Amino acid sequence: MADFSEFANDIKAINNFLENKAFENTENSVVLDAMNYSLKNGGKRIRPLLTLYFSELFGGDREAAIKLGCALEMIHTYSLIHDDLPCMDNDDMRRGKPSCHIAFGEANALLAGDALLTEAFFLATQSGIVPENANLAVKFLSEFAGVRGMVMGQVLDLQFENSEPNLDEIKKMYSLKTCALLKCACVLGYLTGDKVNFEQIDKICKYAENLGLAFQIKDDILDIISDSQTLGKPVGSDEKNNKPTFVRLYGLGKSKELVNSLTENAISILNSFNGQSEKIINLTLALAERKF
Ligand code: GRG
Repeated sequence: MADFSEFANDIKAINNFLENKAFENTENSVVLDAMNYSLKNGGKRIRPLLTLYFSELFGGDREAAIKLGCALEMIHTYSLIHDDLPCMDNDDMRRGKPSCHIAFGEANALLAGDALLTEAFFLATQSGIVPENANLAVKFLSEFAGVRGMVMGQVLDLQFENSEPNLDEIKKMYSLKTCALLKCACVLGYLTGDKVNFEQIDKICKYAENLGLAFQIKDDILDIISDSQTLGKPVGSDEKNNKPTFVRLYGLGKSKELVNSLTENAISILNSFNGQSEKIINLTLALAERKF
């Protein structure tokens, strides 16, 4: 069975960067404390791992991949802080501890999210990759995270509360709110190499779309079958907020089958790349089998 121990050294390198290099030359403040609280010591670091492994697959620069992956982890962390706010999902626990707004108050949590988002773009300018690719990296970060991507996914998520969207509508919401950042993670890794081919980028996005749908359906399953200590966040949150999910539409059994078939699709796309994709295959499998 695939597990996360294989990725421990890379997670350590990512955490090391965040611990020692994030928010350099910023002034101490309660908002900086809130940013550090939410970003450091928590999270599976899936997005920066994908950036790192796609960089390896395409012969990219490791240091640049760590910087770009950590920039994306800042954006992901901002989305979690805002998602937990009372005006969104109103969850009081995240990454095994009180949510940012519980620990620092709503106003500071809001600002910590805003500052993480903007700091991500600052860090992305420091990657050292060739200017053409650096430009593309900023373009993809804003497209996938903003109103063309994750933010629009959250708009649909809120819109669909207490309603009965059909399968295609739920798929669109998952694709935007979850797959978009995963696509960004993989594409950023690719951009640390020296060549850019847009057909290759499309193929990378197809992999991440399958991975992301499997990841989100698994997240929905865990929200029902797991416990808050294992997950580090409340369970039953989807039901509490009357969220439409694949599991509500299909039930647990069929949803588990879907996770497996999407994971198989993702792996078959990986197998069509030239080069070493073993770590990405193992990460894809570990995510489908994860308990948290
Ligand atoms: C508020 C603008 C705004 C956006 C929020 C993506 C999102 C939109 C909110 C996050 C909540 C959520 C359920 C997102 C779907 C993606 C997902 C399952 C996130 C959890 O990611 P993990 O499991 O978390 O990688 P860790 O804590 O391990 O990093």
